[in-house]
Order: sequence, then C-alpha cells, then structure tokens
Amino acid sequence: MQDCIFCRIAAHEITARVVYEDDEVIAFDDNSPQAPVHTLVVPKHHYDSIIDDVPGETLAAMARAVRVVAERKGLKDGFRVITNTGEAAGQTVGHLHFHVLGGKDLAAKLI
Ligand code: DGP
Repeated sequence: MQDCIFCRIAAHEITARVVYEDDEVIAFDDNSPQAPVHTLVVPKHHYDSIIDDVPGETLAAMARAVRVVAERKGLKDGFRVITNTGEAAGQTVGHLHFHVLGGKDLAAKLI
C-alpha cells in the first residue's frame, strides 16, 4: 500500500533504524520511544492489524524476529510485546506491528 508508512519503510523508501530484517519481516526502532528499547516488528506484507487473517507463518516469523530483537538489544532480563488493535486501543498506524519494549523495569504496570 503506497500510502502506508510501514509499507514504505519495509520497501526502504523511508529510512528507519533497522534492527533486523528477513524476507518476511522488518524490525526498526520506534521514532517516538516509550522505553529505553522500543523496537517495532512489522510484516513486510500489509495487514491492517492482528485480526486481519494473518497467516500463521507470518506470526511465526514475527515471533522469531522478536527473539532476535531481544537478543540484539540485550533484553536478557525480560521485555514486553504488545500490539494495539483499533483506534480505541491507540493504534495509530494501520499496518500490523508488535511493539518490543524493554530496558527498564516494566513489572509494576500492565502497559
Ligand atoms: P501504534 O500507536 O500502536 O499504531 O504505534 C505506532 C508506532 O509507530 C508509534 O509508537 C510511533 C511509530 N511510528 C510512526 N511513524 C513512524 C515512522 O515513520 N518511523 C518510525 N521509526 N516509527 C514510526
């Protein structure tokens, strides 16, 4: 989708700080970080959100990318993965993405 910012990042039309990339997935640092580590894991194919009939293979590729991001960012003590779904949840970019958050103590709060 040409008007989708994450599709454009996945196509390298817009630059981002890429942490990991393979044929299915790109992971890059969020440009408005909410934690010392805040990286987004994004499928290269466009899905609006987690409820958009996402193939299991894509979800598995995203999970593998989360693990690589955690390793590369040194999140050995733990981290949080969330995916906002819909406007009421605060989803602002309509392309499926996992937020990987860490680098500080997140245990006290739900989000
Ligand atoms: P959400 O609100 O769950 O849809 O999260 C969208 C995130 O995407 C938000 O934390 C900011 C980030 N973001 C939006 N546009 C860009 C961009 O152009 N580059 C990068 N690196 N991050 C972006």
